Amino acid sequence: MQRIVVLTGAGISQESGLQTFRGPDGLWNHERIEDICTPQGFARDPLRVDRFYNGLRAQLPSVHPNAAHRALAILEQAGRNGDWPGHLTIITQNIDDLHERAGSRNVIHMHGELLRLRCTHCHATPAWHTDCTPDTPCPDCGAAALRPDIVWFGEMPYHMEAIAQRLAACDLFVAIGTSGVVYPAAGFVDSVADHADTMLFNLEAPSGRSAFDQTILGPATRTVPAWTR
Ligand code: BJW
Repeated sequence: MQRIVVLTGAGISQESGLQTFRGPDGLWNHERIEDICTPQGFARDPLRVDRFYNGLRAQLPSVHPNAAHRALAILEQAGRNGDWPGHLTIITQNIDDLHERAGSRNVIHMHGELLRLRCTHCHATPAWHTDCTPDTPCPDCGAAALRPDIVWFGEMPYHMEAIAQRLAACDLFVAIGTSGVVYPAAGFVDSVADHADTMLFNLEAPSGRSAFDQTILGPATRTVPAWTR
């Protein structure tokens, strides 16, 4: 049985209409990372940070999974119903829900989810589809202590134990639409190099020597379905 781990980044959702982080049209051309994407930024100005994520959350109903999301969901399903002798896990850095909406079930959100909040008082992570402000009460404990359920710089990504297990057991590691600059995700390719083949699907080649055995350049909606077919 083949065990594939797919790491996805913002590039896989770009053709669905969501902005990537870096690059000419990136989300961070308009915001300073340290104002939005750190616990310190949130402590300084929670309203500003809530507004940023409210804006991203509000976009979700009008965007839809694309052919790359769907191709991964179909491959996972083929493993489940025995048409393909394999098992696929998606580790996503993305905070959107497009993999789930495409039909994927084995999805690990290592950087959190836009459609959840986290209560810093009782630690509940309620599902959330509307706006949030610093005085919104937690539906579980009532405290006004909700924050976006997003992993910011300096915080520990989620599910690291499960991720380490999947990486150790995989024989093919595939990264799709990620710039490979944010750790620990950027280090996954090195951690599997002694036991797995590695492939990168990206719009542009990595700068410097690639850590991947194979790099396939092009838009994910074209390259990913061509690979899974
Ligand atoms: C397409 C395409 C198409 C476009 N088709 N492709 C110094 C050295 C090393 C590490 C550190 C350091 N100083 C600090 C650190 C650690 C830090 C880090 O890595 N910093 C670096 C920036 C230097 N990391 C952390 O703090 C993390 N925590 C941590 O390390 O804890 C300790 C620990 C260590 C070891 C084990 C366990 C724990 C936390 C990182 C949290 C990241 N959070 C964010 C924000 C969340 C959401 C939000 O605010 O909106 O997550 S940052 C942001 O970057 C987001 C993304 O998930 C992440 C990665 O970005 P991604 O997905 O790669 O997007 P882009 O835009 O960068 O790239 C898109 C790519 O797609 C491009 O290449 C395009 O070409 C391509 N593309 N269209 C195919 N159609």
